[in-house]
Amino acid sequence: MDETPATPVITVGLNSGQATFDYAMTELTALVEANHMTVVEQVQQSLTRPNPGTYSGTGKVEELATIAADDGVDTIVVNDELTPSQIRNLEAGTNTRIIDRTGLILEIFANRAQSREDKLQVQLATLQYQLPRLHTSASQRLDQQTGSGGGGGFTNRGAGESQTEMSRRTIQRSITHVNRELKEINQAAETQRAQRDRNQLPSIALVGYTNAGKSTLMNALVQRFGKNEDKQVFVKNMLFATLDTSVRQLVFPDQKKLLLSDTVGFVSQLPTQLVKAFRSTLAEAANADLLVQVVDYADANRDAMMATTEQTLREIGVTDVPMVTVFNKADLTETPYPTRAGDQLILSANDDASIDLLVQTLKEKVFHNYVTANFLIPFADGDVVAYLNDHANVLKTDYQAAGTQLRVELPQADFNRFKQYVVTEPTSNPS
Ligand SMILES: Nc1nc2c(ncn2[C@@H]2O[C@H](COP(=O)(O)OP(=O)(O)OP(=O)(O)O)[C@@H](O)[C@H]2O)c(=O)[nH]1
Ligand SMILES: [Mg+2]
Repeated sequence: MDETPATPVITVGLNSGQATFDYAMTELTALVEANHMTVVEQVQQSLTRPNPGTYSGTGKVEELATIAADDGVDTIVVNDELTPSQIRNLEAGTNTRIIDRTGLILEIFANRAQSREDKLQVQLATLQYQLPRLHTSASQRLDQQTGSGGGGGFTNRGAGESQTEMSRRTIQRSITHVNRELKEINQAAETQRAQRDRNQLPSIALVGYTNAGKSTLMNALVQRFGKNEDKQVFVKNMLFATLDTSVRQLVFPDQKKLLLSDTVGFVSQLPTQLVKAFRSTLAEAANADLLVQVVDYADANRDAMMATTEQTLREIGVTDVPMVTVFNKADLTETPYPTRAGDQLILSANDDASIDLLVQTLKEKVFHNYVTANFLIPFADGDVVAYLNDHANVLKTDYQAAGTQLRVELPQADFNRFKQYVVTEPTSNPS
């Protein structure tokens, strides 16, 4: 646990009449807190468009300088992505370190990244963010912006050298290098995925806004239907608790199996560099047979969050995967739960009946290729009986003179394998 006190900051936003302004500012506070900083003052300015030179109007810049000096604050966080010169001018005008929204999100990711792949992905996104910001006199500022101070800091974990010495060419070389390393890791991940595809298990991906409860749902499902040795995934009431993708196998009492994945959450204005860098992490969603969009039903901004999630999914090229929407955290609202209307569920991840309803819905969606059939298996082929007992839903077993008679619900592919033992026609099973 980080025991150092949170860095005090001032947040600044321009209100140009957009409907989502208040929500964006509230979210900015949550992002600030996720970066181990705390908002001591929020400054808003009504302005139709940002000042091209300084973002805020000139008078406001002076006011910010005064507020910062009075509050003893040396960091200002801006609600939008700024141009390199806006950052430079604002820093000079306010005598503070300026972090824009994109820089803030990149810092959070840099602090969260654990695995080699996550670190490389964040590093790539950060280098790409820095490249156009590397103007001659800006390098010093850049060092301040992404390096020292605040809750973040790439200097130690980023490209490994002081940003001040980093020429454009060095950054470009680093980008090439990181890309190459990521490609190698991705190939390994591709191989794993291909392996799983060969297992032919249906796959379901949990997607949605950060903090919606994806990991909590994953854990609830794994606890009941996972393997004993499966680890619980990390859950915390903070933005971007999860960065990497975990995949777990679920086995239901009727022997039906599926793969469930949990991945990084989304937020509005997720930097495009990050979305691109995390494309391979998010590929699990692109390759899924079904998406489960998890929504924080208790959040007043849930519609905007859903719009952001759906837009981000389009950005990573996920357009035609069927989706079930789970309105989670219903326990924090007055709405009765669990309920289902078509492909929408209202539930709570902390409630057993909710998990039952979710499982029933998921099974209905992904196990349509099942058939029910009667087999008569000679005693000499006992291994087939053993296989079916392990891999299929055995509904009835009778021992007869000619062998073991089983009534079994099983995937079409297994049915085809054991066709020779069938004694009556299979009846199709829709669920
Ligand atoms: N009351 C209530 N809290 C919930 C429920 N589901 C999740 N939470 C809480 O919401 C917070 C976020 O949950 P996570 O499962 O970490 O959310 P996530 O979607 O994985 O978030 P990221 O990994 O940041 O994308 C945690 O504090 C959970 O305990 C629920 O149904 N009811
Ligand atoms: Mg999570």
